[in-house]
Order: sequence, then C-alpha cells, then structure tokens
Amino acid sequence: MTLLARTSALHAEASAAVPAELLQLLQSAKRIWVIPHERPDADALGAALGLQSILTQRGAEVAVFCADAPAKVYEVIPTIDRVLTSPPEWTPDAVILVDCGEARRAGRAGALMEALPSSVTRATIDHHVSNSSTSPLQWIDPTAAATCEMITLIAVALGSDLAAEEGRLAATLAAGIIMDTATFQHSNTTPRTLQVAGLLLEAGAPISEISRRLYRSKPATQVRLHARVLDRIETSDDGLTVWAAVLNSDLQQTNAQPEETEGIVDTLAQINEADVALFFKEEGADSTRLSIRTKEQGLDATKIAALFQGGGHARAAGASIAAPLDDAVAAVLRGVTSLRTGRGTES
Ligand SMILES: [Mn+2]
Repeated sequence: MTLLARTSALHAEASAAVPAELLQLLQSAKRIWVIPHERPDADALGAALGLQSILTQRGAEVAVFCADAPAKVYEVIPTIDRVLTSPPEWTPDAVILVDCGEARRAGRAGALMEALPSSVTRATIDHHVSNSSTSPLQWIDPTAAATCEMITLIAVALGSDLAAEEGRLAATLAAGIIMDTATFQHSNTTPRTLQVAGLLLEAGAPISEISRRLYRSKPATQVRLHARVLDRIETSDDGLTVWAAVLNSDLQQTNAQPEETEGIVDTLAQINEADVALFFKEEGADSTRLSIRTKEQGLDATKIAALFQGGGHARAAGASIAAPLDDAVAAVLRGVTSLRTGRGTES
C-alpha cells in the first residue's frame, strides 16, 4: 500500500472524527498560537509542533508557545527547536490548547492565553478523560491513545502532506504516540492507533529509533544508579511486597541527577512473585517520596497512597511522606500489611 492509498483509506474516518467547526477554524485562521501543557511531554510537544507544521503547510503563521523549555530527551522530536518559551509579539486570531483541557494546566502560557482579547477564538484538542474544558470549540476524544493520534487525523482530514519536511512532520507526530502508548504496549492502543502509526511510518517516521531514544536509552550515571539501588531490593516474608530505596548518597556517589531514579519502580514491578512494588526516595531529613506499582487482582495502589494523603491510579500511585526514610518505609509496610488483611482501610 502506498502512502496515498493508506491516507485515503483513513480519510472518511478522519473526516467523521474531527468536528466540522474545528476543521473550519483550522482552515480559516491565519495567525495561530498553539499551546501545550506546562512541563510538556512528547505527546504535548508532538501535537503542538505537528499542528504547527500542518497549518504552516496551508500558509498560516503559527507559533508553538510553552511555559517550560522541553526536557533534553525530547530532542528526539526533529522540530523541537521551534518551541518558544516567550510569547510571540503578534496577536493571534486563534489559540489552540493541546493535550490538556484547561488554560490553568499550561502555566504561564495559559495565563497569557486567557489575557488575550475576547475576539481571539479559543479551541482545545485533548484525549484526557478528566478534561473539564469550557472552551466552546473543543475536540475531546478519550478513545485516542495520544493527542498526536488526533492531530494525525486532522492532517488526513485536511489532506495535508504527511511526508512533508523529509519525514520530520511524521516523526514529530509519531513521538507522541510512542510516548503515550509506551510503543504500543499500553491498553490504550486501538486498531486506529496502529493505522495512524502505519501511516506515519510510511511517511518517514523512524518509529524504532524514536522508541529506542524515548524508552531504551539512559546515561551511564542512571544505569549505575539503578544497579546500586536494585542491588538492595527487599522482600516481605510472604514475597508479595518488594521495595527499594534511593538515598541522597547514591545520587552523589553515582553522579546521577534526581530525575534519573525514573524507572526503578517499574523494574521492581517486573518481579513475578510480588504484586506490590514500592520505591522510596529520600528527599530530606524529614521527607520521603513514595512510588507504588500494583498488579491486577492485587491491592489498589490508590488505597496505599491514600494512607499518606497521596493519589494516582489503581496500578500506579504515589505520595509524599513527612518522615525520615526509615520511618516512612516502616509505616508504608505496616499500611500494606493491614490493607492485605483487610484491617487498615482508614485514609
Ligand atoms: Mn497525551
């Protein structure tokens, strides 16, 4: 199948999915700001930059304006240097919020967006369930795995060239889909997600390379830090709870940054024999960060987190505990034991 054939196969579905009013706005606006949420991830950035590229193809002037500079890992997005962290000097005729439902989630950029004259048209494109957008012009699709899936459908509906910029547009959009599905592993991956990804692959997105850079590459300091912490895994007597802790001295001795602890809890959660994985991070003399992962049919992670005023999802949650590391570990293990025996459901 050629790119053209693949695109036209999806055209009817895309045209039905994208609200007509939104398509009309995208076709008529001449000067547009696109705003991703603060501390943007690959989906927020890919969606904003992808939309920029699609609308620029049509002759519009488009700025991507974000409250925070993208993290270094998102250099995998080939159009990343187009993100502005200060507002354009021109006033737009439309402003589009992507990958979040409220201007509040866009930090400083959202505040500037709200301060624009009321004559500026506001629109929202997002895939989050909890979206509480009050924008009159919104497209919220919780069945989309990523906002980038939705932006690709917009490109198809508008008849844009997905292979534009020597595959950079396709790579930009693919990065968001790979991020939000963990390379098609999460259950949010639908046949439509794979169809859209097929289109992007055909259009030049290096899916394997993007996936490697987002999910399977780390600085040496991070691998050494993980090795050190994972060498100290502890297990409850019944084997069902596993935990490990990172100390400030681990960071110093491996020369790692605090964010390089990312992923340790997911390795703990891979242990077959356990159904609760706990990861503790020493934050200060009286402050410990807890991350929780649980398996299907196991405890609800939010119930463990709630014991310490934390929150999250049933399989992944977290909390900040105002106690030194050792006390925090002891308190959480007591909490897990009482939840297992059905005694400690107080929150
Ligand atoms: Mn997203």
